[in-house]
Amino acid sequence: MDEMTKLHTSDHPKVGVVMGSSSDWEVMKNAVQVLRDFGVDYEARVVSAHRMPDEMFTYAETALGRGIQVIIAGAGGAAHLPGMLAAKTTLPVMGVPVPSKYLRGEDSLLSIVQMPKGIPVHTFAIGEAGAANAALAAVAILALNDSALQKKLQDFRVSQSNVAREMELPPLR
Ligand code: RP5
Repeated sequence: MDEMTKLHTSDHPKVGVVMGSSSDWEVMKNAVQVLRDFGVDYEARVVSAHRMPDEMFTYAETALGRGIQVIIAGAGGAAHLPGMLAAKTTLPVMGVPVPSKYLRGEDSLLSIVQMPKGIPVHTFAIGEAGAANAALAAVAILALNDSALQKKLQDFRVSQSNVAREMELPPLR
């Protein structure tokens, strides 16, 4: 998709990818890429916790009824988005800490991971790896009830292992 858009979506999205700003896209597109690689229907859009709080609550309250099964939420700084979404839905919420300008995303990580008891947010690594792994975790959840997707996930693991086995080291000079 090359054109600018407010929403990436398919007819029946199963994973909702939301982020606090379009500036999070460079990180969060790594989650979207994984979902596309696995053929998982998704939607992606900006939902800012502090600039769009009403839309954030509406998103969380309506997601289950719209067929969303997992929410992946990325945000940076005082990253309230994953926790507040999780507070308003019983769907699993995957939190991705986006690197921030001054504290390199350690603020985002701590904001997301330190949820008080009672509202879980599955929290991933800061940045691209976290975004990709959040999507892989979403795939693993969906694959519990989708044998074709389970096979794709197992094939992915085998292929990844084979790439590592074939890795070569440069000569010592
Ligand atoms: C957060 O503030 C966003 O998730 C983003 O990581 C950060 C900066 O947002 P912008 O100022 O780039 O819109 O809400």
